Amino acid sequence: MSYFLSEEQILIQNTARDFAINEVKPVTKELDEKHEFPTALVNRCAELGFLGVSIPEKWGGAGADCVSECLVIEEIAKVNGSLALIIDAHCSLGCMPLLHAGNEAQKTKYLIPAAKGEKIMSFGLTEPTAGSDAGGTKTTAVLDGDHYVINGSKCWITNIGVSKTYIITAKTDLGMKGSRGISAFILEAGTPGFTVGEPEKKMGLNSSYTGELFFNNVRVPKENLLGELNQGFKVFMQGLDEGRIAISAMAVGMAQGALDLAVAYAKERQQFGKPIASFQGTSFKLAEMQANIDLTRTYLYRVAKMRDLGMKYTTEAAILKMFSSEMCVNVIDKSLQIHGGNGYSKGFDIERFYRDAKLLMIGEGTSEVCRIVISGAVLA
Ligand code: COS
Repeated sequence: MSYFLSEEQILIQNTARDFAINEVKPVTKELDEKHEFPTALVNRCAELGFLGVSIPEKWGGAGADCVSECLVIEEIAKVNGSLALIIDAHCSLGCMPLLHAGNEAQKTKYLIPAAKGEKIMSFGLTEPTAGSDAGGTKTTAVLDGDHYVINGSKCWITNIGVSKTYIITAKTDLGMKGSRGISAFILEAGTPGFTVGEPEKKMGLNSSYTGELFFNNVRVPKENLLGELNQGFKVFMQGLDEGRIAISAMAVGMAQGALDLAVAYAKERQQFGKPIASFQGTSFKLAEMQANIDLTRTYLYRVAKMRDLGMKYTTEAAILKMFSSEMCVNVIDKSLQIHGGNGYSKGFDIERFYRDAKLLMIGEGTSEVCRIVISGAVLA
């Protein structure tokens, strides 16, 4: 398949592919079984420039484009969903709000070490009562002299514990309703009153840590307000648009990984005296999987290109996220079906893909939230 990639993009893709096959794949099963954060692999991602792939060189990144970031996430997701999610949360949700809304001093202090991979980042929006209702935040930030005092909590935050920098939202004007009166802040790990919970026990993506943040009179210097006061909602929404591209790259990569597993299995597995690939019940499934992946990947690069060209792409990002995550879950389901009883056992990689994929329809805007955004545009 040709996707009209540039020489630079193909070079980045090949580097990511070699890393994924030679270094990530061999340790993935063990990391998943032990629920272990892949520290050594994340450090290698930093060395390879993957943790700031689409951040300008001036700010410590590799200076490549959003399509290149998708290529990196895709290649890694083909073999390890957890590592792909760690990179997605750091690069798109963590770094991008800093790139777009940060001032020179904030970028120098926080974005450069993040893009170099020296400091992992997290993004904290979701709260016990504010997930899909992104404007429902109950966490507050009150100005007291040169500091904001933050109280509240967050949940389902990716990269907890390992992150050194957190971008979080808090209500700064209680008189303003809904999405108004919310601001974004940069919060450093280790700030007094800021504690991190234990990683949640999840269905899948075991090597990626997700959990709660607690703020008890956390004093954040005034200069750590990110973007304009009371305008944090837009900073977050823009970050989520970026995140929806990155998580869709993960969906395309995981779907491709599942197809590759199904093809290999179908050629090897013999029933009725011949490989199951020779039965149309199998080969037609493989054809549908290939067609769905190819069309989604084409749309993924289109939306990434729109972002690179500075176009507005909120609706397209929602279409992409909704379609790619559901496509991925369907493709993985078909792959497991082709694997039969073996696919249902822990011994085969497709079992892990099946557990990992469901999150894609939930995180960074559920399938239902994406439909709200898309239908809003259709009916406007
Ligand atoms: N980029 C920039 N600005 C945006 C935006 C975007 N993608 N989306 C909305 N805005 C702006 C709007 O333009 C509007 O600005 P004004 O007040 O100046 O008119 C403001 O934000 C409020 O927009 P809207 O009225 O659409 O907000 P709602 O609260 O109605 O949004 C949905 C509803 C459900 C679409 C929104 O809350 C959402 O996307 N929720 C999902 C959040 C999510 O993904 N959570 C998971 C986090 S896990 S990382």
